[in-house]
Amino acid sequence: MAPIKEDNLTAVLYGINDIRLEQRPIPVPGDNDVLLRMESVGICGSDVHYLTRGEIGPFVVKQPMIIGHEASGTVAKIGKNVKHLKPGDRVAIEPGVPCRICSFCKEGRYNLCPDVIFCATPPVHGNLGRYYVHAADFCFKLPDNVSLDEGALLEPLSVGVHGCKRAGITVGSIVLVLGAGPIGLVTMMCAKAFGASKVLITDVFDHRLKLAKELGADYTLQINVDASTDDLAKKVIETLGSEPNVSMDCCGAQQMVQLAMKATKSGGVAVLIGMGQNEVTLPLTSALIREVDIKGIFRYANDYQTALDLVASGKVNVKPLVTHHFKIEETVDAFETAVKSLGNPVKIMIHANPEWKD
Ligand code: 572
Ligand code: ZN
Repeated sequence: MAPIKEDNLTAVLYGINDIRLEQRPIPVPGDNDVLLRMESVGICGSDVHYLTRGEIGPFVVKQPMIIGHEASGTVAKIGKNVKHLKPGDRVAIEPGVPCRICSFCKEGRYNLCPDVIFCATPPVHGNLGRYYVHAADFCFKLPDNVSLDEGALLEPLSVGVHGCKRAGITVGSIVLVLGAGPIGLVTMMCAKAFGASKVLITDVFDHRLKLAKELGADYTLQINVDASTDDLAKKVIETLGSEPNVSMDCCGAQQMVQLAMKATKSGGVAVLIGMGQNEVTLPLTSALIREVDIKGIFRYANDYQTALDLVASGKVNVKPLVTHHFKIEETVDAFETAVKSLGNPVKIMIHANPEWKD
């Protein structure tokens, strides 16, 4: 095996609007870990939020934190107990490693584990560096037909998979997806892959709806932020030809959460994936007298393999989500592109491997 070069250029968030690239020691894997040469790392909305605000809810960047959690890598070294991976394997990295012993972990709902260690959620470091150590059993070997960018995109795709599983989407479901950002788009594609017969996706921006159509949305609806939710619900129902039996909010805006609850068919499900304000006003009576179930989504659990199968089988094509590529040396530019929405980015990918070529 080629010797490991002592270059571990790493992107560290020091504070608001202050990302620095610096050399860090190459970490040493424990017995159940792998050392990864990092490859593709996508920029998530939460990374941008920590950069511009320094916090999300109770999670505050108090010490310098390595950024990034949507990632893939190539195995450089394995710990002595690791059996399912070998050096050279390309893997997708599931970024949250739970405690494995609490009741949530034992029930398989490990996304609810209070002690989960989740990349780039302060004070836990992320993985945007040349090298990174991760629990081997939270690394998924990529088959030859799945690229390293797709491996990184399994992270947001897993959110969509989790949402569709919790929504109970199946053959013939009629689905409303609110918001055509990365999460809305993967959710729409998952809904189709799960068998939904009609999916309508909404957004404020035309360019996002155009991409949604290209990715397989049956219908799109442009949202006027001044429109009443009753009028929007009428439009949704008119376009779909019936009420959706599942609505999935992927933006967190009050107007859209209200629309999700009002538009959903009696007996259906409104799934809330987007996170906006802590407190919003909701048309609760409309939901409860019609037995519309309201479900929240928090990341994902046991969904990476499904996401990988969807991509490997060609049932979901996430590649067109990537609109921009940067080298790790250009991380500051990559984040500026995200913050200022330069060139209408959907997913910005940063490449940590010095051998990566455009
Ligand atoms: O990719 C996982 C992910 N989860 C997000 C946001 C972005 N990416 N969530 C919204 C914010 N919460 S949080 O609980 N938190 C910052 C830990 O408010 C996590 C889920
Ligand atoms: Zn994320």
